[in-house]
Amino acid sequence: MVLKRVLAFAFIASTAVYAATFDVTFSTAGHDVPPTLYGLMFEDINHSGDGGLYAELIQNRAFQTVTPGTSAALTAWAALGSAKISVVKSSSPVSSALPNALSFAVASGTTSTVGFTNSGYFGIPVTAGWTYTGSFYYRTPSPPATKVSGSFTADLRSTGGTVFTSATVPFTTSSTWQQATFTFTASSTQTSVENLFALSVGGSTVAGLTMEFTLISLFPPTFNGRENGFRMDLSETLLDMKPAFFRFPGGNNLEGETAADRWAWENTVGDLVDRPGRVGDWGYINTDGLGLYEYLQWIEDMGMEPIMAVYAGYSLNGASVASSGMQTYITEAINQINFVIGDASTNAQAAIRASMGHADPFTLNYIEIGNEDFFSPTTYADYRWADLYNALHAEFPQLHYIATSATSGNVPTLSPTPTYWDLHIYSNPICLTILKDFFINGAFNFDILSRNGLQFFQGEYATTTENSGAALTYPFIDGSIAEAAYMAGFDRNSDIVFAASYAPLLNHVSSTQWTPDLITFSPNTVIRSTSYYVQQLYSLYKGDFYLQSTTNTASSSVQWSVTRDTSAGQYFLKVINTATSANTVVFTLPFTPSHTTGTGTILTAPSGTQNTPTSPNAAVPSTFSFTAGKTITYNAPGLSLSVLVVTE
Ligand code: LXE
Repeated sequence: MVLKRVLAFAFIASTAVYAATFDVTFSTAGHDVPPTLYGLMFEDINHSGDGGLYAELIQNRAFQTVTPGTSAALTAWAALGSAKISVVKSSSPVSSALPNALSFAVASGTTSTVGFTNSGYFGIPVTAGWTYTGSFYYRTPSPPATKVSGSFTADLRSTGGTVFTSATVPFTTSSTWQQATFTFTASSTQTSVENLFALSVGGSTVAGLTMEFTLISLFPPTFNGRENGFRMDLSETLLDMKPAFFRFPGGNNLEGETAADRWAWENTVGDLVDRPGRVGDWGYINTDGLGLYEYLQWIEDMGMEPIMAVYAGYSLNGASVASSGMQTYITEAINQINFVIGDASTNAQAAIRASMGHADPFTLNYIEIGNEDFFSPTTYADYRWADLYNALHAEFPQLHYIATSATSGNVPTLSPTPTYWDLHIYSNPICLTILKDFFINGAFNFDILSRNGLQFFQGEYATTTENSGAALTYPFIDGSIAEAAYMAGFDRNSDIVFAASYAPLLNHVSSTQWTPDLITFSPNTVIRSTSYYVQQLYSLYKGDFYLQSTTNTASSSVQWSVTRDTSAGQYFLKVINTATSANTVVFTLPFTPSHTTGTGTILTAPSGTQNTPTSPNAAVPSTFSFTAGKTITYNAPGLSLSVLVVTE
């Protein structure tokens, strides 16, 4: 009988379409919202780094990690005219880090134009007014007795051969490596990104010669005008979220398939010719042109702070470094941190940083020790956590260290006891039937944890499948609003949740290993998902103080959160309605607003709505006015996140 009642209630609750009214009161009691609360998680996945945020346009620019002589080594490259190209192991490489080169052979008697092209990272944008900055290294292994001089033409062209912009690049034959540089400016914008970078020369000039080329680079204008910098449109899209932190460089991409393949900071700094690159964990070559320095400089330019991971002796093949082998990685982690914050006048790693252009230490407060070490909790608990924590804490006692072996708020026992924990939640097939409800019910995950000094970082989370269990290619409004309900829990529990970030952040529409992602891009477009707008609204209306309000329950379709920007005297009333029909919330304020009309922002769309490359703006936030008094009655449409701004 009791069971029957429960089932009947559950049936009514899940099918009810009647609008409900929720009465919300709040006082001035509450707690601070940490400034770090909403930020970004990044790793090079889905070509989000090389081919994405890192603005380099030439794919496979230095033939890193490829096997000479194979066709795979020529990825993105093609010969022009009768030239023969191949990747060779240079007999006299440009550097020990870059052993390979493109061999360009031209037969005697050639008269027509010869050269080679690069197709970029699945396309190259041509934009009017952009000045492109290019460079390459070249040499002639067996130069003729009489020097040959001439000019290459560097250009951007359509795949059909229409040249949009070009530059003349003089050269002279020599067996030693020379660096050539050039710029050109596009005068038209091409809608298509099916363009090529080409380097060509009249055949009669180079007939009979074999030349080598490497580190062939082309940059568009970059964010903040930084050399070797970041893509402008993607940076601005992220800046529009006002993110507080940037977790990097992984994620799985920190760990390597084996320890030897891990992300190792020292291979990512200094001159580009000294960076060997590595095969990343998502199946493509990481040039490491986007290296530790570039990350930090951009994080600073973006007004964020880093949450930087150090490799913790566990790799994706499931193997842990033996206890006796940990010292190498402890030293590496100390050096990595010294690169970021060491004194350049006394520390060798910090001196590299200074030589790259940043004499002062960068801001650094948080170090994450590993990634998802719940996959190898025994070795983490036995020695990996303690070895790294003890050594790093002794050296840098001012930093906060984040442990990664917890799967939920139930944290395992580690010694020394961590204060900071990174938790990850992706809805997965095991909870298919309650998938959407997971995030909704999860809104109270942190409420039940004891306040015992532990701080939590929700370092990764996303709704990854539809309620039916079907995988999502792009976030959909139902999942995004469920995430919004979950995030109300971050606001409310921000006394113990110090940071949270959706994952993954970015995907290249032509090379994706993981969906859904927050932002999808092509070489010349950026698509903000429904989840992007949820993240953005929470971040922009984070406030600095959380006000306790009438408590709701997890099973309710409606959640809310009230925060305040104290100095602005503004209150942010967030209302999340996960039902497909409208519900009403009545707020009773502890003050009478000074303005009788308020402005709100809402994200809402019919169930199933996704922002996609063909329909990028299917759901975007819009603003509305509402009547503000001591009581505010708000009718929240189905599937919506609203933020009502009230001025005291
Ligand atoms: C967990 C890991 O940390 C990330 O690299 C993956 C994609 O966001 C996820 N499985």
